[in-house]
Amino acid sequence: MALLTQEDLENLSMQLEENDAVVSKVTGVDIKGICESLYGTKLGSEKVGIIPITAGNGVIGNFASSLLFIVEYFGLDGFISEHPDVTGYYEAVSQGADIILMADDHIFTAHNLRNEKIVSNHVATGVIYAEIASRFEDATSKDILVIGLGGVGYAGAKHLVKKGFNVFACDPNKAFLEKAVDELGINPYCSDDRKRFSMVLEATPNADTISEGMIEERCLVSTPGIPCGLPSEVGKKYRVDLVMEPLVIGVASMLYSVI
Ligand code: 2YC
Ligand code: MG
Repeated sequence: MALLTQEDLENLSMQLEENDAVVSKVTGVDIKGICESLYGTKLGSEKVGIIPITAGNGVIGNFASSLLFIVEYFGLDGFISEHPDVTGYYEAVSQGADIILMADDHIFTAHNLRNEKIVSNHVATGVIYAEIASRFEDATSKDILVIGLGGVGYAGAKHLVKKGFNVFACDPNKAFLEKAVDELGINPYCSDDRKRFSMVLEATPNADTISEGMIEERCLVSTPGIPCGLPSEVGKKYRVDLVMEPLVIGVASMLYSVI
């Protein structure tokens, strides 16, 4: 489980602005538009309780304040509970939160207390980054590459199969790859295949997982992965559009999916 650091969350609003512009350019809709069409929902005036959790590695410096920024950016009414953990949960529910946001080191969840909907960040992030990759307007076919089949990549691959894309995927963990082939019917891909893609979902916690033999001249790489899987020299050599942002896009997907 790759944990965010305080540094990852610096200048979140600038990262959001830059990525919203790229998403709009390559798909024709902004992040809000992607979420609305993905879930068929519109955010209202839901009250969101954010609860710091001290379990495991403990509280991440500006994680709760980053969540508050995101909640307010999308027009919802948010607050951070005064205390962490169970006390904070009790406070948030007592103060009328409709949606609870909280994360330990394994699961980051959004839970809507009114309609019982609940989602993990892994699934919501995999789905939205897959959706963004799949909407690349300059795509040359329905072939799409998914690198990494952990919690995020598997959810993304499942979403793409459901949408009718030809999903090719790889993961160094043979068990993860076999599970995805058996359960999703994806095509196993290895980098010595000569196949190139114009749409890539990169969902690994490693750098430089994308080599130039994998991508076409025009290509969209969509990745929540930290560090970035696209080597900068490859990004420069090819006309690659990159959608990569540490938290906002994933949280937007969580919120829209539980409304
Ligand atoms: O500040 C807090 O409440 C901490 N308990 C938050 C820990 C988040 C750990 N998870 C992660 O860093 C990543 C995030 C991108 C979301 C999922 N995993
Ligand atoms: Mg994100």
